[in-house]
Amino acid sequence: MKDILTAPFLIEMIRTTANMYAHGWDERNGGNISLMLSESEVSEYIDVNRVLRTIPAGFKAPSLEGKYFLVTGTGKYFKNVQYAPDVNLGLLRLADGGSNAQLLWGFADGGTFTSEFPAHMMSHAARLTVNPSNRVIMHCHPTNLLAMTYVHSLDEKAFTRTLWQMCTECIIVFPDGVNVLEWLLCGTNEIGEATAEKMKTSRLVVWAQHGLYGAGADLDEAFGLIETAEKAAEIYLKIAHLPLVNTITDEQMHLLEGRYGVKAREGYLA
Ligand code: 2HA
Ligand code: ZN
Repeated sequence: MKDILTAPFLIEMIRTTANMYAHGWDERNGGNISLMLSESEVSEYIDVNRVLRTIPAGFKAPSLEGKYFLVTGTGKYFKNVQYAPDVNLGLLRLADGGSNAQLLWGFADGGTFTSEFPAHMMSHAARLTVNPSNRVIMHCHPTNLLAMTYVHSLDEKAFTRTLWQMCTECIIVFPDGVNVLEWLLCGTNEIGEATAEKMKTSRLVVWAQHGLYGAGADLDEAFGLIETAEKAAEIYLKIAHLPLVNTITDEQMHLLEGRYGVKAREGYLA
């Protein structure tokens, strides 16, 4: 059996958490990530028949039964993942109709999965129905997007259009736009269900006055998506208080659609 610390998925998870911390998106224990893995990937490094602990998930996710996830731990700091991956991360498999998590590696201090586990698992289930290649759900507290939820309308079309207008790349990177949830109590099944519902129509879901959820086929894609939206929000905050002289018009957005083969969310462009 190979050393799990040499596994590409573990190395990438460590690099991603460190990078997100460095971006200031994951202060203290803020943020959480789940990465879906295949049994063949995992079984090169661990004995998949050796269950260390069974942890009740607190919900049911039947479509995820038997699936493997590398997840960040509750109360753990992204900045520390690189120094003690086996304490700050856990590798688990959902069992019993997706109602239990079987810990196979990690959480070595007796810890458990992120408090946002319901939102992650429900979002994976939702994304897989619209994109079978989705493997990552990523939550963080990007400064500018979070700030924007205090001063901008939370209407999804208006929020999306503002972000698209802030950098030319935006409509290419997230033509499906961003969905927005008004403030809800975090860590609950309710916010999990609401997030998953929003994930069916967009890979980005803003949690007002809290942060952001992103989804992607891999860690790079989810990170890049969040990075692009966060950049747009940063531009917005730099200009929002100034007289607007120029913008990207809907006509120009249509040119981008044609050139880059993307289709903007139905009804979002004139
Ligand atoms: O884990 O970000 O939403 C800390 C959080 C909860
Ligand atoms: Zn959070």
